[in-house]
Amino acid sequence: MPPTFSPATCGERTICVVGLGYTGLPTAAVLASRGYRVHGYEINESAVETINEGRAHIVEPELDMLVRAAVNTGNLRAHTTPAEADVFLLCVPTPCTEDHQPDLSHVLSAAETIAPMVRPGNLIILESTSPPGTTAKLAETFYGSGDLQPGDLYLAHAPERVLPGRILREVVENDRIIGGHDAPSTEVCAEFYRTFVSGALHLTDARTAETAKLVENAYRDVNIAFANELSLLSDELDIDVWETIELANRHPRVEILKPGPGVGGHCIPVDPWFLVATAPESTTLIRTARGVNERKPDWILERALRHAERFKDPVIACLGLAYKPNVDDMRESPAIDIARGIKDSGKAALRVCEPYLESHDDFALVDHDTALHDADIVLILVAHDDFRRIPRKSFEEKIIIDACGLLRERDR
Ligand code: SAJ
Repeated sequence: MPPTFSPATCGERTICVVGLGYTGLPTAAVLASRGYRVHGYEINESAVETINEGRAHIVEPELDMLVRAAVNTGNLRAHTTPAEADVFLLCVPTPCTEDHQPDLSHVLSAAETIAPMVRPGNLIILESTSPPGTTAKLAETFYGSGDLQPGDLYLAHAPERVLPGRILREVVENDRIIGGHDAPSTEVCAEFYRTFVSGALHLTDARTAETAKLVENAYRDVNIAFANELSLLSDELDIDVWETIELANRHPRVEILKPGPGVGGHCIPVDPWFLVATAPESTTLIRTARGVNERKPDWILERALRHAERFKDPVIACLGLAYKPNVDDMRESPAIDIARGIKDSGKAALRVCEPYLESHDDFALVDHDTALHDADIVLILVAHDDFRRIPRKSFEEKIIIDACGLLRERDR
């Protein structure tokens, strides 16, 4: 008999969430708020301590409050070991290796760690973004030992799709793709998500679900690459890229995204490579777009250093280090690469302001007034709301490289 899930029986079900990061912790907190008994398993001991004190170890709107409520009701507890459960939710990172191959070590080791606890009838869900075939690999891990027979478990891929900064809303409201390793797994997994997701559930097989998630992020990467290419083109033509895009977007079927300092975060710079690694011959556009986006930070760095040559003792201020506006997430941030490039060049003194960080290992952080005070060149690298409030006159008589169009947007 497959396990049943309904809003009325949440309190009878235990969930082991493996990995309490940007996806796992919000999901664990939402599940706990629905009445599930949630055992969070996280290898980072300090994150475990923070969560058990009723706080989130990451900055995300309203997450602290939800974690506190979940811990206070006793429905959420974090641990450094996994436990038996009805449902195992794998929310671990799936990075890329240096040569752009998928690194599945976290997923596979998570599967091996929980394998001794898994019982017939358990539902195992892979939420981590993964290359096609990963769910099938997990099936081999669980069924390979001989203790469990194919069909004993319900195994599915339900890729996370939340946008940092809007995670709590999107965990609940986004449509979800549910791809089972087999048809019963798809059904059981969908029944589980129906208890806490208000968005539509789209049922398919695991391989299609894995591919669809990667396609979403590759689509965004290709579209951002187009915008970034336009910024290079406009520079060469000596026209304003923002105005050009704004005008082109007046066409009813054109919707160009925004150029930026490059593409950061733990997903979009990584996921397209999974498609390239899976089918190198068929992914020329996806690979080219990656190249365009990867070159953008160097292009900005070169421009900044070229301007610096005009000064005797140049000072360059970098506004923002995060990978995108209004988050504390620095992963794969192009702004960091640019700031580091300036520092390593030794060709200018550097001032760095990042309001979402108290400190940074590589840079002495200052507030924006201090950063701008004696700067000859200002790089606006992240469109944080804080920077929108900087008075216009603070930028006067300085060379501005506004990589994300902040001043233009603000002045409109
Ligand atoms: N960016 C631009 N120009 C734009 C939009 C974004 O340069 O017009 C840059 C951002 O500054 C950032 C990067 O792209 O450096 C990615 O930011 P993002 O907001 O596009 O996406 P992420 O990485 O925060 O989250 C994405 C989302 N995927 C899609 O929108 C298709 C999210 O829904 C996924 O859940 C997430 O990846 C993930 O975890 O896969």
